[in-house]
Amino acid sequence: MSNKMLTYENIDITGGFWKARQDLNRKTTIWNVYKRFCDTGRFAAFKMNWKEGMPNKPHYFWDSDVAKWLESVAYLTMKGREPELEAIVDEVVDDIERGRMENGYFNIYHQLFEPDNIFKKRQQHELYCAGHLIEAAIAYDYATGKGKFLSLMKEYARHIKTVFMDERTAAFDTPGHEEIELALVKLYDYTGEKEWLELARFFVDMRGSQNKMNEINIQSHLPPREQRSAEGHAVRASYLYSAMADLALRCEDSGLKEACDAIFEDIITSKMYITGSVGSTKNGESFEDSFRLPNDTAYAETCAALALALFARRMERMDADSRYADTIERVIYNGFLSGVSLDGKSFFYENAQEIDLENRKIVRASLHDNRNIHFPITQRLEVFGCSCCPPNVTRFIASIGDFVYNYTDDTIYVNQYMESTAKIDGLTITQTTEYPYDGRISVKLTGGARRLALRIPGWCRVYTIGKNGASVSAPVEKGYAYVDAADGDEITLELRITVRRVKADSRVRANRGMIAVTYGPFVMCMEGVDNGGSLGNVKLVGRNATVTWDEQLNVPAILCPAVRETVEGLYSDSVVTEPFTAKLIPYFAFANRGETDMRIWIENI
Ligand code: FUB
Ligand code: ZN
Repeated sequence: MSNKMLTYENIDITGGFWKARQDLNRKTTIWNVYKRFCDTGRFAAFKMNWKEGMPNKPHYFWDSDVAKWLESVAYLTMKGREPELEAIVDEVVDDIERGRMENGYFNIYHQLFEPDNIFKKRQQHELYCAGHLIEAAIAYDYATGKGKFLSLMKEYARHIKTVFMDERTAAFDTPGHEEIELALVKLYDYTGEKEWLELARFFVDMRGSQNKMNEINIQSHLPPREQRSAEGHAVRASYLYSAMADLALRCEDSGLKEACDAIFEDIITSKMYITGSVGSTKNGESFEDSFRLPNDTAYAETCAALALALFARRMERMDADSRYADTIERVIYNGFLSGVSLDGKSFFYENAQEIDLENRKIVRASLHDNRNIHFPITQRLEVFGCSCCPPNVTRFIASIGDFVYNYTDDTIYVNQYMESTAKIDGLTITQTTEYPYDGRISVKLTGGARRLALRIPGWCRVYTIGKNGASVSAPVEKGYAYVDAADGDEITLELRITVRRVKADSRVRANRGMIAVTYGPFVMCMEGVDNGGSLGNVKLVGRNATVTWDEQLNVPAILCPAVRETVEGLYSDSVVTEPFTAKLIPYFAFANRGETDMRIWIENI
């Protein structure tokens, strides 16, 4: 199924959950990231005048940090000009114009420190940085009509094509960190110039051509079309899989599609946390073997969750199967969103899936067991030495509307529910909803007739569909309910949101005998601050649950009967049981009230 995608420029998020996050992104987060990137020298680095003895020596992928910030500004600008932010972008573009080499090449680190090693060190991220700059330039060109940035980046891309594809004079054949592949496909989509698609294809086809098993971390252990499982560095991998899906769609390449199908299946059936986070180990920041999803030491980088959503988004354009949108939903309301604090100022790079402060103390004090254990941080920070996640968050939230629709000539797929207005092929489609806080969604079509495919989320057991106030039956296929809508029709979908207790496959050792509580798309968690401190001995009791609202965090909360069990002695059948009412909040809202225990997976007796 060849399927078009509606992108940020044609959809406005007008209210509700995501509008609040987009407003915070515009008012606070974008500026906070900017200030921290100024403090740390990232913007100044573009002046290309750093000298020995000065603070903040430019790092080899700082270009990409700033590029993602520039791209974020472009998306914000599409929805409302921001002259101050635009002036900053323009200055960086001028810096690039002044600093770049005659052949179009631009990379702060290599030009300043290793000019003799340009395109010689595969692990030094030149192509990764170039990819992010290209993505930023496309978005900025579209948003402002100012052509300079894009024309500079096209010259750079042309130089890359000459060196890597035409003359093959680079010391390596494919990037050590994927990203440029995605950017080149975007450049092709935006300009219609085939050479960029060919270059993207070249990078994907060349990868792994020498089958080096030791390069599994950078997905070079096999040619991509022979790969069947998710391996290695989770961000790199998911960017590669996204590019493979991009190419599978545009080139109708069934070999790549087959590989993408198998890899996606591998991820969602054995390598993904319940929160949609992926990449469970710090070791190589990588996917681990199937079912190795430890909670206490989870790495779960924000960029990796986000990248899984990008992969799923591309897959859903090829198959009308709701598991892709379900995966995106899992990511955006959980493992991605936990990456930013509720005040929009600070970030998680790693996203803890459990915090047990007592156990950390024991492990850290241990003479025997403190060598290779890495625990994720417990509190978000405003900036990191490696600060790839914060500007990825700003660009993702600013363009979240990308995930709502895709369409064919006769059908509009409603993948995500967000209060919004969109223009599709001369039609206007308006969603009114408080989702995910409320399961009622109204979808109004004006300007023509279409078949609507409404996603029935995987977590939803009971729903009704109506047309202009009367209930209608709608056949469901692969998770989408199909209903015909004429000009002016209002289709309503009512999803019953309930509290669910979810179990994990027993091969996920860390979760054996436990359940996770979910509420609509939210994975819920317990925090020590709400539940008397340490959570190590807490168990839920029975199946009662009351849904309430936490005024302080401004999120739903679930109250459940629970007990705290204390064993008298190291081993004993004498156990003191203290009943209490446990409170759970959405996982994304954890760690906003100081350092405290956190658990998603809990015993339920
Ligand atoms: O290497 C660039 C970025 O920094 C990666 O995507 C992240 O995982 C972190 O290593
Ligand atoms: Zn990151």
